[in-house]
Amino acid sequence: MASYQVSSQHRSTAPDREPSSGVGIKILALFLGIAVGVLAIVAVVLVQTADSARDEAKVAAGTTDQSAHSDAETSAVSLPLESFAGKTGENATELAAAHAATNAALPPVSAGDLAKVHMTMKDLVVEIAPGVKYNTWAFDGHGAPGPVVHVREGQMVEMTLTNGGAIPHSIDFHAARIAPNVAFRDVAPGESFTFRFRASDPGVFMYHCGTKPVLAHIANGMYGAIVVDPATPLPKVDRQYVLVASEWYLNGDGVSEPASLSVEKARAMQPDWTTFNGYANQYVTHPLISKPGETVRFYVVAAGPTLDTDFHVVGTIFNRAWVNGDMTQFQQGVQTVGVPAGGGAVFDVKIDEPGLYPFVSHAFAHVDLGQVGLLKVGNP
Ligand SMILES: [Cu+2]
Repeated sequence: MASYQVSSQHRSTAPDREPSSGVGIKILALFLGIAVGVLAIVAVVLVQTADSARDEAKVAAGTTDQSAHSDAETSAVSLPLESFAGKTGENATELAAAHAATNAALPPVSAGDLAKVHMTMKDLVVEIAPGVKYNTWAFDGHGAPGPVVHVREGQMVEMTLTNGGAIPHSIDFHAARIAPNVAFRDVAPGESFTFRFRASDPGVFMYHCGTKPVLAHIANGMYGAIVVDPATPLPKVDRQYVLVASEWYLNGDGVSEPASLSVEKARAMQPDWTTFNGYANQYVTHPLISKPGETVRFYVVAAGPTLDTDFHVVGTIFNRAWVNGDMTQFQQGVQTVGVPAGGGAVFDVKIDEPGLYPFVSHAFAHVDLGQVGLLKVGNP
């Protein structure tokens, strides 16, 4: 009954609505007209904004000449960035064998209450893959990563930075709680600067140059790891290794002459090489070692500059994983842990069976580009 009344009411009001719906159509048409006008203005503004953004990008890339402009206008597509992935010197196997692998063993902790650290920055050519040379900005005279700093929770760290390079640099410790504008300030070439911070938080942290553009300073090798042992010691292990993951963006293959940074590739996140401790596949050629039944601890930092590392050891499962370097708790029985760019994590594996156990970033493009090594357990 109620529904009938409603429908009859609708029917009775229908004739009254006809004149007003005619007015409605006119108003609708008016609104549509205004909307079309507004859309046209927005479209013009967007095109102009895109044009000016493109021009700014060209200024940044140094390609402001008129021909480049008109090419871009007509093609409306950007050229692919040339990859030098996998391009090594000719005798790659011999070169890889001859390369002395970066010592991954965790250095001893500094004694006393004050840990003094001195780094002298230098511009130098290093090898990042067999026969592939790169112009780095190095923290301490031997390329990327910089030296591992190992301290105890509560210890005072006194950092002295001497800039032996050609441009200003700085050092940003993720392990510090400190005013960055003071402590992480730029140090001019030829100058030294000292600051102190208390290592109040245990874990494994990244350090890096924080001078602008930070992308370029990190991509050129200015990064490293600091390990802060907890006041309450972690479970005892047999071996401890530090792995700093990073990626390299090359403007040439680095074989005939040293490559430098390709800012375009770094921005596009298209690395040519990805590495543990700065050199592609170095621990495949020169494996890290342990004995059956031993527990091995890995301190992993993902330096980037941009890409994360999905840490995984093939053939085993993490007995303990201090995810994100949170040393107050660990996860057990986990397979792969993401280490974000600018982050760190700690992993324990106990392996009983002799064999070759690859450690990788399980984002497998990274393995292809060189972020893989072997843990050799016993003499398989
Ligand atoms: Cu720098």
